[in-house]
Order: sequence, then C-alpha cells, then structure tokens
Amino acid sequence: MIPTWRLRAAFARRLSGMYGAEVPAYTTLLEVTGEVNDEVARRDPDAGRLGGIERVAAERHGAVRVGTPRELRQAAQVFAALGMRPVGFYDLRDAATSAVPVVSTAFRPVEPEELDRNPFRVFTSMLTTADRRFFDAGLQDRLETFLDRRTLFPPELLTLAERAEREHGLAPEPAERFLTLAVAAFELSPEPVDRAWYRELARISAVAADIGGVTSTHVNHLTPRVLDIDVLYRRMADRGITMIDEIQGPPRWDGPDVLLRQTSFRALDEPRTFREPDGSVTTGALRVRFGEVEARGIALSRTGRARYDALVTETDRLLAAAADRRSAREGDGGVTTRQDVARPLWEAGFPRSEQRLAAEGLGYFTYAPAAARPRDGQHPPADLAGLLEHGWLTARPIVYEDFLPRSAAGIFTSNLTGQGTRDSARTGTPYDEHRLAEAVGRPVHDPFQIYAAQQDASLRRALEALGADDA
Ligand code: OOG
Ligand code: NI
Repeated sequence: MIPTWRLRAAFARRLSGMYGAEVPAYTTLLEVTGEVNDEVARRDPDAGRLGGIERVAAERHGAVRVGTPRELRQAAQVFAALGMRPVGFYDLRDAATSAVPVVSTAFRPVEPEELDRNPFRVFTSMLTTADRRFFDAGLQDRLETFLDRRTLFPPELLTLAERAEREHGLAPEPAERFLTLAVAAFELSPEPVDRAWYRELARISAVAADIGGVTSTHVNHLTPRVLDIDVLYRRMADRGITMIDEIQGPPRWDGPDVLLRQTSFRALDEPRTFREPDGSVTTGALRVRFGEVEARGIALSRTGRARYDALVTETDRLLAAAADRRSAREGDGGVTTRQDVARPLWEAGFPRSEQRLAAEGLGYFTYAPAAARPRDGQHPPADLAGLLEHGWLTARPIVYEDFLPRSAAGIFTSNLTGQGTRDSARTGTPYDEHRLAEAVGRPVHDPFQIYAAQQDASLRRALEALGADDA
C-alpha cells in the first residue's frame, strides 16, 4: 500500500519533472533555488526554524484554473486522494489592480505532520461565468456550453481518486496508474486551439481565454520555496532571466519574516497549434505559463494580519504620494521602491522580535516548557508574555502555509497580455467561502482556525506540564 502522503510527494515530484521538461526557465529557477538554499543552510544555524531543510527542498506550490463547479469538484476529488483539502477563500475579481474573473481556494494538507511530510499545495481558481461585469448573458451561455462539453479529468482517474481517498492510499499498480493520469490531466495539451473563440475571450480577459478558450487545463506555474528570496532575485537576473519588478508581500527588514514573499518571471512564448476560422491548422504561440518563487515566514493571527494589511495600505498611500511629487517635478530624482517605503513603516509599526510577536498575540507559535529553566522555587506567571519573558516557555513559529490575495492578483496580472475589460457599472455575482464550499462540494477550511488549533493545543499541553512540575 502506498499511503496518501507518498502519493502526494510522488505527484509533486512528477509534476515538477513534467513542468521542467515543458518550461526550461523553471529548471534554471530550481537550480538557483537549490544553490541559495544550500548556502543559507551552511551559513545560518537557524535555517530550519521554519521547516526542515528537507521539507523546504521538496516544497512546491502549483496553480491551476478550472471553468465550472463540476470541474472544481473533480479537481477536489483528485487532490483529496493526495490528502489535500480546500483551505481559504480568495476573491480576485475586486482587486483594485486587476480584473480577473475568478474565485479561488488552495488545496493543501492541514495536519502539521502531513505538512512536514510534504506540504504540496495547489492554488486553484474557478472562472465566474455568471459575473456580468465580464460576461453578458449570451457569452455566459456559450462559455458554459463549451465548458460542459469538455472532460478535464477522465472517469478512470476520478474512480481511482475516490478509492485512494477512501482507503488512504493505493496499492502500487493502481497508484502508478493514478499518478500517470493525474499528471497528464495537468499537462499542456497538443490539441489545436480555436483561434476565434480564444480571441473573443481574450478580449475580455486573458485568464478567461486561458481557462475557457481551450479544451483542457494545465498547471500554469510551479513555485519552489527559497530561503533567501532577495539573493535569488538578483541571481536570476544574472542568469539573464527577467523577473517582475518587485518582490511581493512584506519588505526585507530587520525583524521576523512573516507571511509570504513572492516574485516571478514572465510567461514565455510557447508554440501552440491553432484551428483558424477557415478550418486550417496553423502554428503560433501563446504566453500562459511562467515561473514563481517564494519565501515563507510566520503565520499571523487575525490581529497580526490586520496590522499587516494596514501597513500595506499605508505603503500604497506613501508610494502614490511619492509618485505624485515626482510627476509634479517632471520625473527628476530617483524612483522610490515599495520596499524602501515599507521598511521604515515596519520598523515603526511591527514587532521587531519573534518574542514580541508571540507575546502580543500577532503571530502563531507552538509552545513547549523550556528545558533549561532552573528549579528555583518560582511559580510560573499566569500570562503568556510573562511565561515567555521569564523563560518558562519556548515558542516555535508556525509556518504560513497559505497565500496572499494581493500577491495572487499581482501574479495573475503581471503575466497577462493586455488589461482586458471589466464593466464596473454592472454588479458581480456575490461569492464567499460558503458559496465556494457549495461549488467544491466539501467544506472550505478557515486557515486562521487551523493555525489557532495547533497553537492552542500546544499551549494547553505546555501549561499542563508546567502545572504538574509546579505541584
Ligand atoms: C494563480 C495565482 C496565485 C500565488 O502564488 O499567489 C498564485 C494563477 O495564476 O492561476 O499562485
Ligand atoms: Ni503561485
């Protein structure tokens, strides 16, 4: 029997192999990422603090896009076979910087020991075909008819996936078949693309064309995890690969790494065949797939996240003001980068140490009784801040395992050709995690609850142990 986690690890490995063969720049990215991770592991004794080196070396996330609730449910079934559950709700339609007609969730393991074994996650987006800001009734109808006719996941794959979920694994032979079919479902199809249909959708949104303009789906990027994303960014440039303008997420600063920092290189032209309106088949190119890399930090509580969001808003405001001043002076002076603006704001407005982050309840940690505390007859204080400060407890950060909607929107748009159109005068279809859960046909987990449950369980155990010692 091959257990769930081994299926997941094998799937992630094979998908990565397939993607590397299809997108050579991804292989370069993996090489540079491996180099940087080895260097950090050698120079920094604490490198494994946010996940062991082996976990980090194998760690990837992917992104896929589907068209309908039926397809989303089927994708959920394939991921369930791999021990990956839908976590979090992301609405990318309203982001100020983008017009992307999708709602999303991320499939990932939720148990700490499963994350340690292999944390593979897939950011999964579904086209919102009923959203009138993007599609009128006639186009919605044609789009749904097109999507209802295609099969992304063959019945044999779904049957094997159901069995794997039910039995928590598969015997070697069906496991092999399952993995082959699952990887193939996310491969770029050689099937000719209907030129007129693709173009019609692309006028509205490149993402709509990428999802609804073709008869299959494909993984559109895979993302390794790097331990020093600033070094990686420079080194990719040295290798001649153009990255997007900035690293998204928190700035590099002299304080704890939190949440998620990401950057990517632009989609590359890939040869594709097209069916022309006159029926002939021609070759051309599409740019849909790209590479991304990320650095992960500490998971933030709701309060911590609110603090983070406020810092982002303030950074935006100062950046816009700086741009206004620049244009008033007609472009003299240097460019102000987001990182430069953000850093002092963080220094003034965010805890400088992990201990403060924990004591103020802004980040998630697991707690354990400190081994080294002298038995000096003192009683442990009642509050967490006191327990940490006086050395009764040690705090170990919990890694942020999820995504950031703004970076996700940035990743989508940085890789689109053309802005697309969104009729903002019309109203969109309301969507929230409940509607998404209905579409997926499975509960969508709240990421904050997952982190909080892990933290609270460890704290309870630690306090019990201290209490027992004290008695
Ligand atoms: C997904 C973009 C989101 C991330 O890392 O935030 C994402 C997509 O392009 O389909 O992968
Ligand atoms: Ni991504």
